[in-house]
Amino acid sequence: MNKILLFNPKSANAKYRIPNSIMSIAASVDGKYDWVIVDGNCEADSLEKIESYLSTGEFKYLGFSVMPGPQLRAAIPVAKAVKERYPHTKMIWGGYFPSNQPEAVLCSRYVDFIINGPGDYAFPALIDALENDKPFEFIKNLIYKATNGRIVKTPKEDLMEQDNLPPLPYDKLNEFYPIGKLLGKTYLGEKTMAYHSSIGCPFTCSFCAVVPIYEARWKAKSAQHVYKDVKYIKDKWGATAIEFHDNNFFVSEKRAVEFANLIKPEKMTWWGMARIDTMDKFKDSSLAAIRESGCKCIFFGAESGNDSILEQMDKGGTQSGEQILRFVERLKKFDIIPEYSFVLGTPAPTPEQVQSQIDFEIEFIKKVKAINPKAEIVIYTYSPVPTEGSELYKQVLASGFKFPQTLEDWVSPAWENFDLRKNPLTPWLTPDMIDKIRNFETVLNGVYPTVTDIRLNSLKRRLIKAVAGLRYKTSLYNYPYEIKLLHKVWRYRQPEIQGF
Ligand code: B12
Ligand code: SF4
Repeated sequence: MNKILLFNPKSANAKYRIPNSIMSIAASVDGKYDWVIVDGNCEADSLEKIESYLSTGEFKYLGFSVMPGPQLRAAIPVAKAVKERYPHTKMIWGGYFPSNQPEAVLCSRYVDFIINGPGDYAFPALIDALENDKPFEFIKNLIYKATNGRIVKTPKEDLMEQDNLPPLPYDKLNEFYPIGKLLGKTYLGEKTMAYHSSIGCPFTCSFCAVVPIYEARWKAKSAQHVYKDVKYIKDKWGATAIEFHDNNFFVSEKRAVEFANLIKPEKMTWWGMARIDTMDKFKDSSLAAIRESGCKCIFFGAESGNDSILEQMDKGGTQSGEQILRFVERLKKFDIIPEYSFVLGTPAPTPEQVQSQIDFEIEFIKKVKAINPKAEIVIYTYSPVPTEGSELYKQVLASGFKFPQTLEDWVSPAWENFDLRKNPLTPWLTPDMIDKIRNFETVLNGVYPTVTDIRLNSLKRRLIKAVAGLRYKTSLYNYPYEIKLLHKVWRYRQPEIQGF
């Protein structure tokens, strides 16, 4: 009775993906402990499925992977029910939400341990300790509640060499969920595989949830290793496209070009996330090689066109508004679609300054679109993350902003909108300001519908463009009900809410 159940709570409505987070954890115990996977994205009733395993009496450990937002909402009722019905199950949570909000998670009383950041070493070490009645207090990357009620965080471990990690158990996953079904149809291709080729990020942007966990560290698998894994999935299950889920795939020009050269003969389409200032340093020949190898679109955190805001966000010092515009022009000649994301609604000393900053960004985004109409724009509203010590976070705390104290509060509709970066409940943003951001976004999405929505045919695109065009030209964004109606009827896809 020491089996492990690994659960990926539902996070996506339609598009299934290879559940890489729990797959890494499965790899870490494979061959040592028996494990099963329950992928909430593929189950009609996750709790029923989980209970079908727990009722055998063979399972002692239940691992959850939890991102904020809808995935957290899906995790809580399951965790509660399991703790009530199977109180001896050891509940272990990992992923971005519990790592960044451990107090709320551990005070819920239905989670026993949190793995803080990478679990490749910490998870098997914890299971070994619990199985053998050995102390777990010395295991790195662990958060737990001590007997005196204090929350204890053990030190962080160094990032592991990614090429030395055990291979992901794809064949075993295929026994639970046919991998063919986890290769979804996207605008990149008929069968898109999700792959994670590096962890962390070497930068410290003060709005980013990656920073408190990875603290400016980054480790990557080699291009050869990535190619070998991709080729395995292509040959065995027919993948035609790749979504790289790395926070920052293009940190190393050498690795990116090496991978491009390896993947080119496979004729696959691919996508990844990058920084503008990093890729602007890439040679023309590298950008050309990346495009020719099948990289059709790259997601860039542009964040702001204003240099002082970029500084406030600690964007790394070398990105500027001028560079954002120049780079969007530069990418045209390589036929790479840049997906630029912007973060609007950062704090400022007065409401007038907050408002004028929002107006500035709206005009800046229009400039980007005028230079390169193919550029995709993703607009987030700034939702604080606990980047202790950053100037931005200090400003946030000074404004009186507080995170919820309990898990139930986190999943209230208001805080779910916070996680979706729609309505962040930050004291300096008035409802009018939020409306302006969202209304502009609606009009922009009307004039330039995203290429990632594969259900939107050219007739629908032309129609919505015509309806929204006049508003865009005259900057009349208020009450765009007619565009919202079309979006609703056609179930328009919003990458900023649903994830890419
Ligand atoms: C894939 C992905 C998704 C997928 C779903 C993934 C799934 N689990 O089903 C989709 C596209 C649906 C998605 C959506 C969203 N996502 Co998302 N997503 C990611 C992404 C890109 C990759 C996650 C991944 O697979 N990593 C690969 C594995 C190997 O790494 P890992 O998850 O960190 O896992 C390691 C550790 O965390 C730990 N661990 C993780 N799980 C577990 C479980 C156990 C039991 C243990 C022991 C350890 C453990 O060990 C693992 C191995 O070392 C991350 C960013 C990133 N690069 O990680 C964002 C990220 C997690 N998402 C994020 C967000 C905010 C969202 C959204 C809520 C909002 C949005 N607009 O994107 C939406 C929600 C939409 C919805 N309807 O639910 C944020 C979280 C930020 C935060 N404040 O915490 C991230 C960090 C992106 C970012 N930089 O902002 N997402
Ligand atoms: S470059 Fe991207 S992933 Fe890295 S810290 Fe900044 S926002 Fe986060």
